[in-house]
Amino acid sequence: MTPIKFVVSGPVGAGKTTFIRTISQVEVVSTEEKSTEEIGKTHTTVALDFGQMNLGDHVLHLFGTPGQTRFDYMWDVLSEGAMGLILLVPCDAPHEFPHAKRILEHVVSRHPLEFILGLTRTDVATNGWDVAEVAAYFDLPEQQVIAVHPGNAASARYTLQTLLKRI
Ligand SMILES: Nc1nc2c(ncn2[C@@H]2O[C@H](COP(=O)(O)OP(=O)(O)O)[C@@H](O)[C@H]2O)c(=O)[nH]1
Ligand SMILES: [Mg+2]
Repeated sequence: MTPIKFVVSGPVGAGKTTFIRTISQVEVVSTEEKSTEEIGKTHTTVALDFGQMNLGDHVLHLFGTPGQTRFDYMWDVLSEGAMGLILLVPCDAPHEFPHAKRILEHVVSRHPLEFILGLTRTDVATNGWDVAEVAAYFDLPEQQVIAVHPGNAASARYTLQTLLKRI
């Protein structure tokens, strides 16, 4: 069966690499290097993360994008042929929302795919934005925005199922 390709994108620290590592049933291919930008962590994804999982009758291939802006061209490389996009957005980093919106508008306008916005860090943030506020900011219906815990397998799985249902 042809695998279904999903892209996991979003700003640095949104939980993309964690999400793919949590859900993958094969060893994840990661390309982490020392960061050249001041992004609050020492290592970051530079080309892609790749993971794979079976969900019902489907084989999902998950491609995570890098976060640093100098790798923005990877959005298109990785979105080629993808059926879905999971845009992870950290609820407590509103300064990253414009960047996330740019990713979304860029990818959705060039690639025919379905997407959902996964709001992360809702378990640790004390002053984070909630689903309704983020939906309004991104001009999306609330059903298209869900809270995601990237390190939690059930939550990550639910996120993929929700996206799959839209397709
Ligand atoms: N508690 C908690 N930690 C998170 C969440 N999302 C991301 N993190 C943590 O934030 C850090 C950066 O995550 P990472 O997956 O490297 O982000 P990436 O830059 O999007 O690939 C890791 O230590 C994650 O465990 C979340 O929803 N809850
Ligand atoms: Mg990463």
